[in-house]
Amino acid sequence: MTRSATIDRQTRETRITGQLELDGSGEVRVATRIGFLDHMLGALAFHAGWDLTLECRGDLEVDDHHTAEDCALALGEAIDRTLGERAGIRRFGSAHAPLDEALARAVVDLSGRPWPEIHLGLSREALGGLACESLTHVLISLAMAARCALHVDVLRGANDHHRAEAAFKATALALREALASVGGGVPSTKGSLGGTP
Ligand SMILES: [Mn+2]
Repeated sequence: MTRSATIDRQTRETRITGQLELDGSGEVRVATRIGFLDHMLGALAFHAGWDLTLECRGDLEVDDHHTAEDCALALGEAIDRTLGERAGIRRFGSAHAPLDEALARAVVDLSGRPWPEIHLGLSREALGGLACESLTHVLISLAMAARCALHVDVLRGANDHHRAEAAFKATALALREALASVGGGVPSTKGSLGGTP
C-alpha cells in the first residue's frame, strides 16, 4: 500500500499543488519562489525519504509569510491524510543533525495532538528572502497540520544558515523514524490517536 497524498490548497493568498509519497526515494521538486524555503523544504523531504513535488504561487508582493505558512500547512495536512487512523507506524522519533558547527535536536510524537515547541535561536532578520521568524513558523505550522508533538531545539551554532538547516534535517530524520511502517495496530494504549487527550 502506498502512503501518498495529493496536495491542492487554494486560498486568496496562496495556490499550492503537489504530491507527497511518504515511502519515496528523496525525489524532490519544491518551487515556492522563495529560495531559502525551497532549500529547507527540499532538505526536509529528502532526508525524510519522501518523494515530494510542491509548487506555490503566493502573494509575495505582501511578504513571505503566507507562502511559508501555507506550504507548511499543505505539507502537514498531506502527512496527516496519508496516515489515516495512524495504525502501524512507529509513532515516536528523535534525531540529532549537525551541520558543521551547528547541532540540532528534533523529537516527534505523531500523537494526533498538535504541540509545536520550536526553538531555533536565530539572530539574523532573514535568510535569503525568508524572514527567520517564518522559519520558526513553518515548523509550528507543519506540526499543527500534521497533528504531532514536535520539539526542535538548536543546541549550538554560530551561523544561522547552518542552524536552520540542521534544524530541518533533524526534523526530517525524526519524522522518518516516527513515520516508519512497523505493522500492527494503532500504537496507543488508548487504542486511538484521534487527538483527544
Ligand atoms: Mn544550506
